[in-house]
Amino acid sequence: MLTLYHAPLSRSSRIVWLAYELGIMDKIDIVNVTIPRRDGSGGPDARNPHPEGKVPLLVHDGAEIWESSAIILYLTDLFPDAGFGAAVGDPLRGPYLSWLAYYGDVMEPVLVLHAAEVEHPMLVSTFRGVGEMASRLSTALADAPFLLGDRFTAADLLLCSPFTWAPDLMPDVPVIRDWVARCWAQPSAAQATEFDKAALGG
Ligand SMILES: N[C@@H](CCC(=O)N[C@@H](CS)C(=O)NCC(=O)O)C(=O)O
Repeated sequence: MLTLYHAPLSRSSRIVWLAYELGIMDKIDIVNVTIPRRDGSGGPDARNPHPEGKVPLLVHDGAEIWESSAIILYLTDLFPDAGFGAAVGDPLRGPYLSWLAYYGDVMEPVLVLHAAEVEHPMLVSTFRGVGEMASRLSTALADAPFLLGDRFTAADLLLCSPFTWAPDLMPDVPVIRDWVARCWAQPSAAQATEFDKAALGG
């Protein structure tokens, strides 16, 4: 049994988006929980078993999987027939894993530190910065519509997600803007948005 602890319009919305793309909405129980919101609304939810009260959290037959990139890898491996990841043996497996890890290990810290206007030489030597991140994405997208080539994959879904929530964080680079628009134009993105709207009461 698969259970996703989800808060509408949060980082867990991308797991709902993934579930639509994988065609598994009928196989996953989505529990809407509250989280503290920046506007002061919401708050921790006793129903959420995440040790820090965060979302997303996936529970599969009693095993907890946390962190978006781990959940995405777990689900694309669990449902390989959807062809939305890259399975072991696929030559794209290496780039696929690398982009998922790059998101959590580099991209999100770089974007959060940039938004918080925090600067330090140690941060640059560890993560680099927004310019390098934009350059990595632009290079990958220079000759292909998506990060792994011609097909939209879960790597695109994860890496484009911060720019869909916070467009002001999007580098002003046409190849990146066009890629985000292509990802967001997938029917599954609209389905996930509708799901969240309904969860919020329409
Ligand atoms: N690195 C985690 C971040 C998860 C996270 O921070 N989620 C936020 C929602 S966008 C949250 O649950 N916040 C609740 C809290 O801080 O208590 C991931 O990508 O899954």
